[in-house]
Amino acid sequence: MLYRDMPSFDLPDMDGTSAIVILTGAGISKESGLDTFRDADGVWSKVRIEDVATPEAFAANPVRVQEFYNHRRAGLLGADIHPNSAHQALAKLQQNWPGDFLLVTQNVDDLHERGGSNGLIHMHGELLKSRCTECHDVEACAVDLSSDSICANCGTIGSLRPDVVWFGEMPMGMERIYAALARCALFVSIGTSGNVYPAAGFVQEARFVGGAHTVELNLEPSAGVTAFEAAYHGPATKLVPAFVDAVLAKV
Ligand code: BJW
Repeated sequence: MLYRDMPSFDLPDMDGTSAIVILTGAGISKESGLDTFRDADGVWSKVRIEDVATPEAFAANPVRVQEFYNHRRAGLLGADIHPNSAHQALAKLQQNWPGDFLLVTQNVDDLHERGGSNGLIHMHGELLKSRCTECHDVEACAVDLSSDSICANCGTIGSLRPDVVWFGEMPMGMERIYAALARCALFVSIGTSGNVYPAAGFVQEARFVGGAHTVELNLEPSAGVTAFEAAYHGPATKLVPAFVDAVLAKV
């Protein structure tokens, strides 16, 4: 369904005891001023994945990789970046839904937290955290990282990296995510192109293991749109608040 006037959402038989899992991607933060990855003006149109988002890239050229993330961290902390009505609607859903609720984001930004969500899983890590490659200590980080940065825990110089998940690395929180997918009644994927695994496979897990009703909310049909039972296409700031109101009407 294409967004023109607000669609009426086709929801399954569910009540306040039903479990919900929401997956978000870069599209939910686009209207907050953060770039997506694979759109025409996205991050991967400006830099190559192989140069900045693999462990091999970091080993070969740590300065370049740190500069890439320093730039994005500073952008995220810019005075003009705020959560939008889609982030806020998901916080409202979490606060008002009586049943189990899990928000999983692929995003490394903190706009869900700033929008009022808590307890979410950042499966691809967080830009505002650093990780020590020596002692694995994770700390809040709002400053540039470099080969001079010192780990606050073990004192090693030059061992800090952004606490993000690069290609070839294991995403975070997978055990908890698959447990939630296996028993959810509603799975909603928001603002993701469905190109990156394992996140792109969650819809199959929720639908065929959990028996969930599966919904896509995205600007355009994603790579995996045919796996969903329902799909609504339009900007997240319009679709998500309306969808959340429709779900909360089930309570
Ligand atoms: C709007 C909008 C608006 C715009 N409103 N919508 C071959 C087959 C299958 C898998 C593999 C394979 N070869 C390798 C793999 C594995 C690999 C992978 O998936 N590769 C694919 C490219 C093929 N995956 C991995 O390596 C992952 N690890 C892994 O698999 O470990 C092993 C494992 C095995 C079994 C179980 C578990 C694990 C790790 C992936 C790490 C991804 N990292 C990144 C970078 C993070 C740090 C950083 O930010 O720099 O994560 S890449 C990048 O892509 C980022 C994102 O989280 C991720 C997903 O992107 P997303 O969010 O979907 O963004 P876009 O831009 O693609 O889409 C945005 C969408 O929004 C678009 O559709 C727009 O239309 C829409 N939109 N405006 C609503 N206003």
